[in-house]
Amino acid sequence: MSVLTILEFPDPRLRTKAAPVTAFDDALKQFVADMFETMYAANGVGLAATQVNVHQQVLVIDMSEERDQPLVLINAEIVEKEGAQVYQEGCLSFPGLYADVTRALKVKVKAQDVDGQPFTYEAEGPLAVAVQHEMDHLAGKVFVDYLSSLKRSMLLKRLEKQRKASA
Ligand code: GNR
Ligand code: NI
Repeated sequence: MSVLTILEFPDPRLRTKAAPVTAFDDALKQFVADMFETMYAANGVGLAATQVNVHQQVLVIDMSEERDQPLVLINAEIVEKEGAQVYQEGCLSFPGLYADVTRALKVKVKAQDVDGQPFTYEAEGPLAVAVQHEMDHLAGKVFVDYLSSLKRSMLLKRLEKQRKASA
């Protein structure tokens, strides 16, 4: 097992679109274990393969306080969305930046597990936020893309300042 390096904005590799997973082998299982280790080490609630520079459709989530409810979605597709919610999001690729984003309240996804077994999964509330946030990463999208350009440039300037101050 190993903790992987998380890419940070504005790394252009965060814009890469992930390809579907086709090999459900030991290397995939090892990679998923490394993603969980990386997510837990960073105190994140989710992580997309894109963030560790692997451009395959793999995402992991654990929203539990006890960090004991791992969820892995491979080749996930949203098949139904319902409602709307505003949630203050953060992202491991934007350390220290938080902003309100509007997303669907409920999502139903079709995905595969690490063995390639298909299943459907329904999420609501904060869990649905995490699923949509991670699926966006796999499509090369990040949460600041949803902000107005004024708000985005203000927050990114602040992030740049923080970075310089801590460098
Ligand atoms: O750790 C994370 N917290 C979080 C909080 C609100 C909305 C989304 C997230 S996901 C984020 C981890 C991350 O960057 N995943 O891509
Ligand atoms: Ni993120």
